[in-house]
Amino acid sequence: MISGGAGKRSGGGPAKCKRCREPAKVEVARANAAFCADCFLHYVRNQVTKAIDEHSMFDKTDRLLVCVSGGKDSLALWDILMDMGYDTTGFYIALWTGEDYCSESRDKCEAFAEKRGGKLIVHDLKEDEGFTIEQIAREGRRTPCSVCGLTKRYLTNLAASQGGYDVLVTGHNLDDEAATLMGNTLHWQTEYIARQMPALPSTHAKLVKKVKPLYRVSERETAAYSIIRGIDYIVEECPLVAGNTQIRYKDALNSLERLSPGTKQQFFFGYLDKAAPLFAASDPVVLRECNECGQPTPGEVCAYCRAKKQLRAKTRPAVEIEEVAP
Ligand code: Q46
Ligand code: ZN
Repeated sequence: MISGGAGKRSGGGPAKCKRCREPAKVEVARANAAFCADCFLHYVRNQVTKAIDEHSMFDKTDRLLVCVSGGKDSLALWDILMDMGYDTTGFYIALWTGEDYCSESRDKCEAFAEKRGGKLIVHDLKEDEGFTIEQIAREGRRTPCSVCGLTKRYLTNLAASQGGYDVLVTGHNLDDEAATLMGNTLHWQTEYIARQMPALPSTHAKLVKKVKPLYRVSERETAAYSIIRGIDYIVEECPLVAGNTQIRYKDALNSLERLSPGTKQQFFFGYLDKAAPLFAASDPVVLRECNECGQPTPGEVCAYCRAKKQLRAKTRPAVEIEEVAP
């Protein structure tokens, strides 16, 4: 039995699929359910459909740019959206967080795209931007994850905007969203909490709508989905993940989830139902165009242009990286 979530199953004897009563293969403790392989795929697709519908994410007329990393979440999501008949293009950024890791993750994306007949766009940080995340980590002048996050947000929006895509789609799952919410709440970063919605509308002509259709699906569930579907994804984590503060929030939430299955969904879904409307009342950030690159930013020069200038100058950090565009 593949565990789609920690916890004990109630009742004795071999588990039966909740939907068809055949022998179960995947346990989903947070839903107090187990499914056979086919019904588990149906369950995951249902969760994605629910997310798309509840947040009016997109429809069949929209062109979607799907961010893929070679990991289980983004490839599973691309697989699901293709199966559902959406107009998708994959977008992979070679971040160079590690030589081998980068080659392997790119290979996984390219192999998946070829197998499924999907179109994949590759943006290479080393060739196209003139720096790598590994180099930033080595030089120790900035936190690699903060530059990496900023770079991904900037380049994915730029690609979607310049390519005329209607929606930018990311593979953030329930674990990601619960961990981010926990971090933002512990530090009472109210602006970030307000923006942690599964669908963020475009608030500027060059800022593309951004959505997270996997927010109802846990990390274990995307892993189980990928295994059942035969998706070949990169299992290793990014070599620089130790510097990612989200990991400790994920560990804490996993401990709670083990003791009380459903904790993550209660926390995040509860935020969406009860707290998000309160945060949404705060004034939206007004965006203008960056003086240097023309991309949307709340200030005169965007955080990405400032970060690149700083990297080129090879000086100690003088500016803080800020979140410019959700
Ligand atoms: S890829 Fe980038 Fe993550 Fe690696 S450097 Fe950090 S942020 S851990 S999702
Ligand atoms: Zn700029």
